Amino acid sequence: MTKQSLTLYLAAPRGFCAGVDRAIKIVEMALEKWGAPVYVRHEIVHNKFVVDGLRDKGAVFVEELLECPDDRPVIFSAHGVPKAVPAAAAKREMIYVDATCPLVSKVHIEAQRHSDNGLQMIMIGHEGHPETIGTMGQLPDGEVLLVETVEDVATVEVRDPERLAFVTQTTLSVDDTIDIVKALQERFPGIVGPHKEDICYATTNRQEAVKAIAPKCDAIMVVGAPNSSNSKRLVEVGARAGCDYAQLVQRATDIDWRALNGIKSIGITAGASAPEVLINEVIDAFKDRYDTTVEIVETAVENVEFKVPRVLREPA
Ligand code: 0O3
Ligand code: SF4
Repeated sequence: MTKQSLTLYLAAPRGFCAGVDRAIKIVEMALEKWGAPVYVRHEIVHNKFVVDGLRDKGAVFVEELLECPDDRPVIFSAHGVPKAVPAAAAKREMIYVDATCPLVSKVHIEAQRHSDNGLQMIMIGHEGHPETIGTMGQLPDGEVLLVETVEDVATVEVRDPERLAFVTQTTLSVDDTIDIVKALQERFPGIVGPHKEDICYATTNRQEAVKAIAPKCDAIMVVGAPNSSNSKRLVEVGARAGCDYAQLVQRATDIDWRALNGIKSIGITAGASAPEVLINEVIDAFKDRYDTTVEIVETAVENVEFKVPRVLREPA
């Protein structure tokens, strides 16, 4: 049977960002330095394939510090942790390495600085997400108010409308966040904040790239995990930018081929925590079934790199 032809638009940038790359390296280097087991508090990044690979090398994934023994090193995930977590590790005299992305740490510092200046904080983020818990946990309970939507802005109860600042999660939808920030500025004209928001370069670039391919695509596959905030945002952005069928897939076996019947074009992108091998697996699955022409659509070039913490650069 002859294969149908298909144009495959490959978004660039896609996949690993500098913070994810660094966090995975931290676990690998910790295993080399201290041997197994090394404990990791929360999935180092939200990807089962990455987590399973590190588990095979001797990493033990837990949700709480209490699950770790005192005498083994522990790594904190890329999403960041409340201040109480490193404090508890220090109290137990544990070896700990913080794999929080430097761009998340920057938001933590901003929140602390505003609070030191006497401002109450508002965080724009998703309730229950580890990054939101970590950022809100930089300050005492009740000091950071969470808003998730424009509607929340109308009802949030603040201490003093004149003494407010905001920060955001780094992986939000750029477009949704513009609206929430606007609503905050309308209700609280004196609110202090970052120049735009705290959404990072990687999130912004991946959303821009998916917007560029969406109008040309009959369907879009976003490689990423169901608990990955930035990956889920790419599905929404792709759908909103004009692609009728945008789906999150963890790997090639998740592709619903029947739903793709009759397509002439496919778009592929990946969240910041999705490894290149899985992206290639998805691309190859399309190449196997279709006579595929690949077109790379590059909307930005990235050259960000973060160093691992000094303790891992020093000999054991
Ligand atoms: O925050 P998100 O659920 O998108 O996390 P992922 O999927 O692990 O991607 C890395 C992003 C991150 C560590 C926080 O910015
Ligand atoms: Fe850092 Fe952005 Fe990657 Fe999150 S998505 S780990 S903030 S670079």
